[in-house]
Amino acid sequence: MTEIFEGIPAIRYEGKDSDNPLAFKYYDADRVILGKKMSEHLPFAMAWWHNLCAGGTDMFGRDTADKSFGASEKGTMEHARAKVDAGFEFMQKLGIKYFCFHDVDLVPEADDIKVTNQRLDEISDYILEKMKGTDIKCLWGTANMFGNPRFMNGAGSTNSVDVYSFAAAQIKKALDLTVKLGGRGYVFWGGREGYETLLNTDVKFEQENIAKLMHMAVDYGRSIGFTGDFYIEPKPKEPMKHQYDFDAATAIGFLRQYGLDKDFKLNIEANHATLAGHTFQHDLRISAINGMLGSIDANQGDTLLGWDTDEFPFNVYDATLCMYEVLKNGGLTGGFNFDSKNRRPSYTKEDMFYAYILGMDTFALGLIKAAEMIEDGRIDKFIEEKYASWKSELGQKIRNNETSLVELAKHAEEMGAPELPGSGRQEYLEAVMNNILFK
Ligand code: XLS
Ligand code: CA
Ligand code: CA
Repeated sequence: MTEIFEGIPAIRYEGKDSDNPLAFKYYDADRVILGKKMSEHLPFAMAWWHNLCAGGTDMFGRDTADKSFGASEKGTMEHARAKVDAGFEFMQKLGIKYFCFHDVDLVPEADDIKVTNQRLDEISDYILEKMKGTDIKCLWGTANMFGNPRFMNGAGSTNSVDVYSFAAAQIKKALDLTVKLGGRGYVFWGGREGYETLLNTDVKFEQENIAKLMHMAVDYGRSIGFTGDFYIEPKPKEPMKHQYDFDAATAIGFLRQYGLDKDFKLNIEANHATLAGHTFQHDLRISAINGMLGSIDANQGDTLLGWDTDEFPFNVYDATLCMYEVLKNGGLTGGFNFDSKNRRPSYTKEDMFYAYILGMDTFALGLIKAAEMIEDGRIDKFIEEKYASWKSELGQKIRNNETSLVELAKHAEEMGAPELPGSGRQEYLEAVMNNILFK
């Protein structure tokens, strides 16, 4: 087997004083933090689409990066196999144990789904061969139900029964592949599930149909032995003006309304949370308190740009607050998928590695610092004290549903004006975080 990333060694941990760009400064797979190895806290995954398929095309210009990986022609099965070779070499050199894929990331799509499915059978056999002798597995699979023109009016939300059936066929196959490759999860990102104008849209009908498709996916998945979680990946806009899975809270409401909440959790992407006007941490917390924090798409947006830039994460504050939520959640059943892409002028093979080293080190630092925040205890202590009045007899009666407006009103009348509720101490707590981050 010829080496594709020639000259790039296996990436090792060298510590923070190393200036070797092809080494980890913080990600030390075997280091134990709060009783678990870093590699167990951080099941990193490679996104097939960005890393092996995307060459930097944007609406103003074509690819800058050559992702042919030695294949003589792109868009062929030879190219599909070359991507597998490149992907496995890449993951092995970085010590990444998982990958995520869309059906059409793996093989060129034919007009006839039977042909596409044969290609998928062939490539998944090849991937299975590659997996042997490694500990690399699939984190999650999905079907691309947004790129092809047939999905212009949605997949589960489409007006066309034929397009809906086509989407069903793609999900069925993508589930087969996910199970075949040992996937932990299956993702629904509703790319075209939304609308531009209510003048042409029956929202209730569309949402009901999306739920029906998800129910059929659960039934089929369970029937073929898929025991993992299904995920909704919320996103507020882009491509549609209004997307049905706007944010974590909206997606949770949808899952509960349609009885899908036992089989589904959420895959929270940082850049999608910020597009929804939330912090990454907010959508993680909303998912976690509802028992639905499943997996994470690790990336970041640009505060000066209002679109989905899918940048490799370097913001240590956000990564720390993310890992704080993950640790408080007791970890994830899913993992950390780098749904991130190199910037267009970062087009070399080295750049692919630099990007993953950046992302993995950022989350490793986030993990180290989040664990320190928890061990430090000042933040937890503040929160406990902030709500101390609820430990009073009356507070407990409210919590246990043992009181009424009449009793509370009587209490209010007897006490006169209440004292101010106590400082929120935001600046103090932000200083605590800085203190921990930079000590
Ligand atoms: C696009 C989404 C997509 C999903 C998988 O914005 O992030 O890549 O993760 O379909
Ligand atoms: Ca994104
Ligand atoms: Ca994503």
